[in-house]
Amino acid sequence: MSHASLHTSSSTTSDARHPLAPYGWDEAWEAEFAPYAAQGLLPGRVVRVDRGQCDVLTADGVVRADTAYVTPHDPLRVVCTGDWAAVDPAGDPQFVRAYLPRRTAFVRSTSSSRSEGQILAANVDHAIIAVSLAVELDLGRIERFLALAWESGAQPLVVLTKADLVPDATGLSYLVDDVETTAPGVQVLPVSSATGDGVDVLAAVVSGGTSVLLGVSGAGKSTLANALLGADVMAVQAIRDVDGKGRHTTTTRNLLALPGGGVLIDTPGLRGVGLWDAEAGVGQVFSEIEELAVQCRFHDCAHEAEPGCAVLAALEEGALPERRLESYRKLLRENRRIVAKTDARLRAEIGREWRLRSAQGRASMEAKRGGGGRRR
Ligand SMILES: Nc1nc2c(ncn2[C@@H]2O[C@H](COP(=O)(O)OP(=O)(O)O)[C@@H](O)[C@H]2O)c(=O)[nH]1
Ligand SMILES: [Mg+2]
Ligand SMILES: [Zn+2]
Repeated sequence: MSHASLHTSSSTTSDARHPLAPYGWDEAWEAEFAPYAAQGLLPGRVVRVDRGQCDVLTADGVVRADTAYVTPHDPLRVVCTGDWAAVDPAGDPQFVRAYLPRRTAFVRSTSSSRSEGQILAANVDHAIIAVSLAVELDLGRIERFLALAWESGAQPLVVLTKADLVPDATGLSYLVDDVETTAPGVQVLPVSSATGDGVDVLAAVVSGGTSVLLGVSGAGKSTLANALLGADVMAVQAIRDVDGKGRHTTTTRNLLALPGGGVLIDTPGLRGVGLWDAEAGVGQVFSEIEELAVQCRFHDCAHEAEPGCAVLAALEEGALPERRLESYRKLLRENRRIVAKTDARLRAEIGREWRLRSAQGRASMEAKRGGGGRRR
């Protein structure tokens, strides 16, 4: 067990504050934790999980704890970074006994062979989608990130990075407009880690709650994280390239308290764009299309060629960009493929469980018939 002090933070905290408050602990968590506290268990936030063990940040420091009690068969119920854990302080090793119900969760459906989903991060409030202005905007990709952000329950925020590389203010405002149309209900913020422009605004947004940085490699996530942290905690790409071993500090510190308040989670799995089951999220990204759809004559309108289709009418009028409708269809199609695969897997799983249960049932019947008072 290692004890890293939690009291080295540069922010001044009042004596009345719980030592875990900088890591997101609040009254609601405390209330939910009460039954565990009554059992003598300690609260802590899971910093990272690997091979049967996890690092949990408790009021006493970082505890290495065994996850045997919180690694059920269902991969979505496995303890993960961001969870609030109940740690049993007695015993060597210490065990995570349970974790509190998640407020939000990032779930990814994994590669085609295993499509049951994987939990990547829990209890995230802000999903910061980093999009580089150094390359041409890929609106479809932004929409995809938005879908998985909404799906998680976190509030998305699009950060347009490297704003210093856009030569004129008018050009920048056009880019911001484009992304805003693509992201209804989402704040779009141009920033530059190089000049510091916009970083203070972002710091203020993330100061309340837990944030994750999403975006493709090279988007400027690590640079931005360092700007927010006020320290070179994350390895920036160029350094990593020099290093040549793909080493990055982010693998050891997945959850960090920000000096201006708030928590930043950075886990490797969250960075790329995988395939996600995010039907509700897709709906939120394209909320203007879903609002139009309400006005279609047929409630099950597919917006293909139906009469009285409000979506096609908006397309005709130029109120709805064609790209937007195509992207919506594409993401829905993709999502349905994933769901179909997941369902097949689920069906197989349930089938197995039933066979197992009826086999057990038969066995116990036979045991009873045989007398002996044996159970199962
Ligand atoms: N000009 C400029 N370059 C930046 C900015 N932020 C990041 N970069 C550069 O973009 C590259 C990728 O950044 P990095 O933070 O490693 O991206 P990540 O892969 O998303 O973590 C690096 O060469 C950074 O120096 C910025 O605000 N302005
Ligand atoms: Mg990086
Ligand atoms: Zn329609």
